[in-house]
Amino acid sequence: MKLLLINSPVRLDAKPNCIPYGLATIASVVRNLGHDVEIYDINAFRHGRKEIVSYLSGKTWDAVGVSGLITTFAFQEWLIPELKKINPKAPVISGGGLATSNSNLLFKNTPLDIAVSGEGEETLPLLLDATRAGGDLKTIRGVSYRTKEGNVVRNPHSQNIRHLDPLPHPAWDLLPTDIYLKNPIWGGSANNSSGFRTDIPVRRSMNVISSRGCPFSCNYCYHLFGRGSYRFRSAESMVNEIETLIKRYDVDFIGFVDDNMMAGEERIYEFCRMMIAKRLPVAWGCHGRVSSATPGVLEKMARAGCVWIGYGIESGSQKILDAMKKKTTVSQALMAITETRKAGIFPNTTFIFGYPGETRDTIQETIDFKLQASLECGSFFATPYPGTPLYASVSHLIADEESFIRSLGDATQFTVNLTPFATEELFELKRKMDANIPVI
Ligand code: B12
Repeated sequence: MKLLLINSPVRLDAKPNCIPYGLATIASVVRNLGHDVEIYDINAFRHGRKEIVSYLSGKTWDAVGVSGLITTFAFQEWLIPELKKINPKAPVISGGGLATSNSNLLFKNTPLDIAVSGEGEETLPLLLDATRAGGDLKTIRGVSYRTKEGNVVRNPHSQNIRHLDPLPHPAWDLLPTDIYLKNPIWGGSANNSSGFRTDIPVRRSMNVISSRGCPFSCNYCYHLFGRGSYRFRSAESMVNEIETLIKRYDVDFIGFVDDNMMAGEERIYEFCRMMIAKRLPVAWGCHGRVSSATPGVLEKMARAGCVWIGYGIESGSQKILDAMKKKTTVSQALMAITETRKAGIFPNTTFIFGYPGETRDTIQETIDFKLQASLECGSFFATPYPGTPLYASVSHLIADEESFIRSLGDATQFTVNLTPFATEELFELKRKMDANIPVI
């Protein structure tokens, strides 16, 4: 079958720097099965609506798959009817974050045919076979679909893929890879005032995923593959992908965009051992967790080329960390930052502001923490993403889910006030916290 896969745009104010790893992996899988696959990467091209329609009007396809995070709701609401106008007979399938957490809204507001929730590598081939054979989707787990009568049927969830190593590499050749290679994933442009270098020189960078899911269950985090679904690739498989990227694309920086690449200490040690032995000419960064950041592992990571670790510190108040079910302590966070710097790695830190329970005292505790750790970073507004325990606990504050989802963008934008502060006061307190100005 001729399959067109579409990557929806996100973060239009920044350069595209992260390939749609999941979409490109399912593209590889279905191509290996003999389908004719094209990816239209709107996120990379930054095409506007007119360009999109004119591009699509010149194409043919038997089925089309759209991928997008929850923040692409408004875009998919526009795109799906356009796809149907251009090619009314071909089924439109949506997958990824939005289809997993809120397919109901897509079915309600668009002529969407099928939504895939969770992982697509096993579901999509089954769907394409069923579509080719006339369309009996009853037995395919992980899909919801619209019947001829117009009802939406929801099949049971699919099972997560157990072993990630046998999955093929993403179909980099179907993406405008040059656009991504030249936009570094991480690495700022200046030294910050505390003297730690953030200007990691990067010539050609690429993102890699070495695990799926996360062994923890923070209340604000959306688990696309279900809670407790943590699986990881072997060190060999990770190194093999890096070697391929060096050979094929001459990359000198790898960004591991896993939720928490440092989970599983044994694997990290093995990965570092292999990277050191092979002396691969790349630097790398990852998202980590303060509770995994021991001096031993950090020293090994630095020797293996790690220059950047992103820690979600979230708060300097233990009360707030506990409310988030973060399962970390303030002293672990301080220790992680100190030890990461000692190892010669840049610790990038992020904070959440305005979580339920936030008071002037907890804000001041965060400011004190930032000062103690010599941090000058800003913070994100606490944002309840549908499907998270946080969303369930504050849903009474959200009058209309649909317009709330339409309003979601980067969490630098305010969506809903989860605290007793008046909204103007909340903005003022955030400004002060971001600038480390006392609030008590
Ligand atoms: C890299 C990343 C990004 C990148 C780019 C994402 C992209 N276009 O691929 C950037 C940095 C831009 C980004 C931004 C944001 N992100 Co983000 N991001 C991730 C991250 C860390 C990895 C994505 C990834 O590669 N996953 C691995 C692959 C294998 O999974 P996948 O992409 O989901 O694809 C699989 C399935 O979803 C499915 N699938 C996907 N597409 C399709 C299409 C079809 C047709 C089918 C059948 C199946 C299918 O099959 C794939 C393979 O199994 C995830 C967390 C995570 N670990 O998944 C968060 C995550 C996706 N992000 C999330 C969020 C909330 C955001 C932000 C809103 C955060 C913020 N506060 O600013 C912003 C969006 C900002 C904006 N303005 O829109 C949430 C999404 C929640 C949701 N319901 O959509 C996640 C899950 C994080 C979390 N735990 O909360 N993100």
